[in-house]
Amino acid sequence: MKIGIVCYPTFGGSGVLATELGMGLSEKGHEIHFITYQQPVRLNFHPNIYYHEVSVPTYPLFDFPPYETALASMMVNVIINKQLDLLHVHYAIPHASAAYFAKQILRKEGLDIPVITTLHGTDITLVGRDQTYAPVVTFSINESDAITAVSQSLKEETYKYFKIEKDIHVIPNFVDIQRFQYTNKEHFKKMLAPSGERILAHVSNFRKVKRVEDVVRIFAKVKDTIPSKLLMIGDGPERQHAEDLCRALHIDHDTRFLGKQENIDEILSITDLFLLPSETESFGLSALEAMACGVPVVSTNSGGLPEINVNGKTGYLSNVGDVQDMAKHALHILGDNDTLQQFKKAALEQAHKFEKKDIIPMYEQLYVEVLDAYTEKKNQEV
Ligand code: GMT
Repeated sequence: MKIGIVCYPTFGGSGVLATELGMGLSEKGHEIHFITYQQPVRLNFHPNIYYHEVSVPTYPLFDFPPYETALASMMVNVIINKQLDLLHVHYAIPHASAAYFAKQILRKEGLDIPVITTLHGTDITLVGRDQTYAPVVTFSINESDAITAVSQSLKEETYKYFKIEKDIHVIPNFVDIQRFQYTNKEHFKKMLAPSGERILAHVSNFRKVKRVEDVVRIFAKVKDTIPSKLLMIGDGPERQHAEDLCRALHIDHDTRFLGKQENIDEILSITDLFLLPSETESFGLSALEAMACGVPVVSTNSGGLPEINVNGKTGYLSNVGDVQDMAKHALHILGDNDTLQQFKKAALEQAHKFEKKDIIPMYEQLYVEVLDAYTEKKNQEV
């Protein structure tokens, strides 16, 4: 199949998932066309992969350059020139509405291709629900030929907050276990934790919804009892605040802010516990990647997190903001080596339920169903 993939190219989970999906599909022989404003961070070269950059020319009149218009135009051009079979957009805003717009333009040219929209998280739970966007989000989701959500929880939230008239398919996120697996990095661990301290880590884009302040406060409590170090990976609006808090709590010497990192698997290989105290989290791809490296997770019970993190087995789930409870759970997991090994083993086993090789065929199956329905519709029209 010739598939167009539209996503955010940055370090965020929706872009990472879309990129991994595109690469996985290309390895299976599909021709993949990424349409984004920047080369996706995890995109590797493959003969079946093409990248089409959306540029938005500036003009003195534009305080807000019209990205959605440029994106829809690029979709039209790529679909026509590369004869795509379908378009798969990740994160509804503004990708689903741009796809609808492109579809209408193509219809005038006598071309009709299906659009699949994958809902990832805040496009539903936070940003999409805002009245600024909600009417367009509702309309464009309903106009998609197929809709997928990355967790059962996100599916339910979508029906709760929007008037959706169609079926939503749950296709969970996946992990490439060839890439995300434990590798011995003891030399690296010794550099960061020279006295054998436990290592805790957090990976995110440091937005408010991630509650990075809670990460710091949980760590401060853990460190009071168990010698440990904290690795903060990623960057975003809350980073400065988190760094300031570390200084105020006098834990800055035991905390390293590493910024955006490409080889997260190497950092996860030296990590003993992953912290994800998010306000909302539709899935928690970063937690799944940690688990694939054998790292247990202490997280909140919000959104789709209970679908991947099994309470008392692969880690623990607490109410949002309950720093005390999360610290207690972290101390339990890290308290002795046997307990830690048990949790590590269970985390790894759980990650295997979300393997790339099992999930990508679910998308392929959906593509086939959507294309078959299209062919049937066309045949009926003739
Ligand atoms: O929705 C977002 O916040 C953006 C998105 C991203 O690009 O980082 O994250 C969401 O999609 C990921 C991939 O499906 C999920 O693993 C994250 O849980 C989800 N984030 C939230 O729900 C906050």
